[in-house]
Amino acid sequence: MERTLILFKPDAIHRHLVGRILTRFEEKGLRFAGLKLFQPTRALIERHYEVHRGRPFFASLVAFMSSGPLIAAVLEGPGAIAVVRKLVGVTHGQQAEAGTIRGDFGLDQQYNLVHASDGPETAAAEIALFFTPEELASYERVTERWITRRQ
Ligand code: FUP
Repeated sequence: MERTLILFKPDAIHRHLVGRILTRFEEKGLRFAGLKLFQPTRALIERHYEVHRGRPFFASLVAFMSSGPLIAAVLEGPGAIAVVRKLVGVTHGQQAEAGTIRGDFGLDQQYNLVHASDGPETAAAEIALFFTPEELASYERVTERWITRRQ
């Protein structure tokens, strides 16, 4: 079962959109393995966005994300990484397709509501950056067999 990391960004929290966004992941059939609200340190955000260090938007992005709070979630399900990226939509809210989270709720490139891991390596690294193993739960829902057929 694949796992991916989601961050609800400060704009999602301040705009009261967390519940509606979270519901989309839940309705899709994805399972929460971890979920927490916290005030991030600047160092944590800088590590998370390390690949963007040196880009013109880096300082603004770090200031925005470390203003917090953030909600981090680990979602799991078959193909979870690509499925979540599809639900989230492309980076800029003005370009994101209607029906996606960014397409339906945003108009901006920085205030784009959620972060989602973009591949297996980044998902593993980001989950380890935001959660300890003890904060993650492995369990089965009673509805599991109606969401994914056993082969
Ligand atoms: P995404 O994978 O869609 O979250 O986007 P990227 O990894 O390309 O960018 C990381 C964050 O930087 C995004 F949330 C948006 C922000 N960003 C800007 O603010 N300006 C830019 O020119 C590019 C990205």
